[in-house]
Amino acid sequence: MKFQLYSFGESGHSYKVALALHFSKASWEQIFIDFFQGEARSEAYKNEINRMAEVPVLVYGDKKISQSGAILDYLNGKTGNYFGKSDEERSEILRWVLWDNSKLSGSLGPTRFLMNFIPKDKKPVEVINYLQKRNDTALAVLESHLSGKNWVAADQLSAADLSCCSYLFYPEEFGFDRKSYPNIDRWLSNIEELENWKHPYDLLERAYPPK
Ligand SMILES: N[C@@H](CCC(=O)N[C@@H](CS)C(=O)NCC(=O)O)C(=O)O
Repeated sequence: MKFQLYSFGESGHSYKVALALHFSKASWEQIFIDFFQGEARSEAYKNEINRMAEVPVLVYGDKKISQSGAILDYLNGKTGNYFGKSDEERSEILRWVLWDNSKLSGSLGPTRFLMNFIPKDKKPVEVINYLQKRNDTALAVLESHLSGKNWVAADQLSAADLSCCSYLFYPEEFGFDRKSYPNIDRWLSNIEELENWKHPYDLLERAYPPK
């Protein structure tokens, strides 16, 4: 049976899951969501796929699950060791996944969206400035945490790395220059050097510009 991932290339949250599926050599396919045309907010999507009107959603047989962290946890049981080898490791990984969702990806995602994917005259400059301050704070936390460490929360790649790294691989301008963060830069290189690593735009079809 194949995993199906409702997703689009610009979605960092989708990339976390796509990379886990890809690293695990799972059999999977992308179900493309035309995000910038509003598909994730359509009644059909909300009724049939995800009431939260968000991407990603993973489908496997009768199972349908959203929230990248919950999906990675589900995939852990099916494909790989992304949630540690002990209860202690698991809770440390979960701690970073939750932190990422609220403080890192949860802020980088909207910043990048507002800076790159809406018309110039609609850009809310004050909101972008506010988000960038939050991004700087979160990136400083990650930079200092990674000092002397190869991975975020375990002795190998885990859901914490998959979660925290996703937005940092995108090329669009959103106020992040990896060369300014030597520990983050080294850690991102560790991920890029893993066998089979793929850039988000090589894993998932893009939705921007809308057709
Ligand atoms: N915490 C969620 C965040 C998902 C999310 O924000 N996805 C974006 C696309 S990258 C989305 O669908 N946004 C729709 C919206 O905010 O209205 C996760 O980890 O899956």
